Amino acid sequence: MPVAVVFGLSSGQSLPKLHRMSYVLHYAPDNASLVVRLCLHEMQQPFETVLVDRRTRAQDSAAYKVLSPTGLIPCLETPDGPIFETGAILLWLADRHQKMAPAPDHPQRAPFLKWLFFVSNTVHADARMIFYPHYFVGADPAAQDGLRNQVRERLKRHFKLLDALTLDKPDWQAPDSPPSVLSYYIACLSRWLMLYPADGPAWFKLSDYAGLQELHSLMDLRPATEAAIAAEGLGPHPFTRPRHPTPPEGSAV
Ligand SMILES: N[C@@H](CCC(=O)N[C@@H](CS)C(=O)NCC(=O)O)C(=O)O
Repeated sequence: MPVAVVFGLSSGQSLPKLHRMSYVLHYAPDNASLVVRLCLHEMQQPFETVLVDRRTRAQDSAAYKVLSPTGLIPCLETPDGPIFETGAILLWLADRHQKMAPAPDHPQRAPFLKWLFFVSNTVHADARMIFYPHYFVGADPAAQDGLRNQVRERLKRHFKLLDALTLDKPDWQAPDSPPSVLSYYIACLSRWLMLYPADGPAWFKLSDYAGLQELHSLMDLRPATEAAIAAEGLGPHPFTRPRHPTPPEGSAV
């Protein structure tokens, strides 16, 4: 039975057939699920959402862990089963719908994949040390500051690489092409680094990355971005002038 039925309807009810076949995105506002939401909109795929309420740590619940055993957000329910890990979801969607990424036999597939995995394995993993230092060094504030200082420098270096990539303008990371799944992933990461933690210093400046700034200012205006702004209360210019979200439901942290 699709989990949408378990989460979305009281027992005994069933969804109409078409409804049941759509994707179900388990999300929290302005969390990594935002990348998936943006890409689903960009691909014009219908989907339902189920809030993972971070205020009650619903990501740790047994029901959520059936879908996403790591307890991390997002999870996307698909006809092939639930998928967790943002990069895996993005690649699966791009291949399934043949949109927003070079096809497996395209000569650009190799460079696209190496940068997608770099962003997922290294950049996103480093960003998590900024957002959740306690997972890595415990509660000691000095240890957390030390970690964050070190990781900030590495992130700046790595965003310089992503900026150089963008200035090279491969089709899948260029202002004059529709954004790829990777473009949305990078744009969300730069947004989060500007916003979180809420009480942290303003160390990440988009103006240091000319290529990304140009691309992100166009991505601010995409219909997919408008849809995500409405759904998650992101405010105007979510990638170039981000502000803390005021979501209609749930919370970012
Ligand atoms: N490697 C994971 C990371 C996802 C991630 O960091 N999710 C955060 C929200 S942005 C989360 O679930 N945080 C809740 C927690 O750590 O308890 C992915 O790419 O999906």
